Amino acid sequence: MRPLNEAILVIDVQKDFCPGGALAVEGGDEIVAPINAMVPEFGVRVFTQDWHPSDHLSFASQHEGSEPFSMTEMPYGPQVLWPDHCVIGSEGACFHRRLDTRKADMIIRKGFRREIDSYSAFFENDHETPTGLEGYLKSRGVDTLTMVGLATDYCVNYSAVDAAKLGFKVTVIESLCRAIDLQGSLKAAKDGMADAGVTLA
Ligand code: VGL
Ligand code: ZN
Repeated sequence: MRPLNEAILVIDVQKDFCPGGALAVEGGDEIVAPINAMVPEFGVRVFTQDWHPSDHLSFASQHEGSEPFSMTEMPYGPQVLWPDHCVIGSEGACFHRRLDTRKADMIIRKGFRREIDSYSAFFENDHETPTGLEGYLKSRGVDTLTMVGLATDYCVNYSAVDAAKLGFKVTVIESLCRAIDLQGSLKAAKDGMADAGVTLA
């Protein structure tokens, strides 16, 4: 068992990010069994869930004439337009059916405001609206995080970089993550995480 200053953060292991889902990440389901095996080693366990209203502005369907995976400009900066995914209450927003969520102490949902996306488990994409996770972890005495999940280059990356900026010691277990890899986004993410002081294991 790891000491109680260490937490595992299991990011967005949801049906829509697994093969057959609306925003499928290649091999997304391969990480489920090894994550289930790793979670019980930790005394503090947090899972996240991408959780969007059906008219969320990160969806290409909300922008007349826009294709999924194109870019748009939001008040907070550039934003990828995604296929509709992880719609609140939908089957696709559920955790992968073999992910053992009984082991989660805390499940945090993000991306529920129509006007703003949230890749990071700590701040929405404006980089200032907090999700509350920092306070949760700090009030439990956590200063060290291990991150696994989907997708390496989006939600894992943003969560890891934000956590490092907040002063947590962060390790991302690459073999327990899978990437979307849009136009070099995986390489950019790995460089960004390394620059932020995140350990890629
Ligand atoms: C994610 C794109 C859109 C992720 C979430 O979990 O990495 N990516 N929403
Ligand atoms: Zn999303």
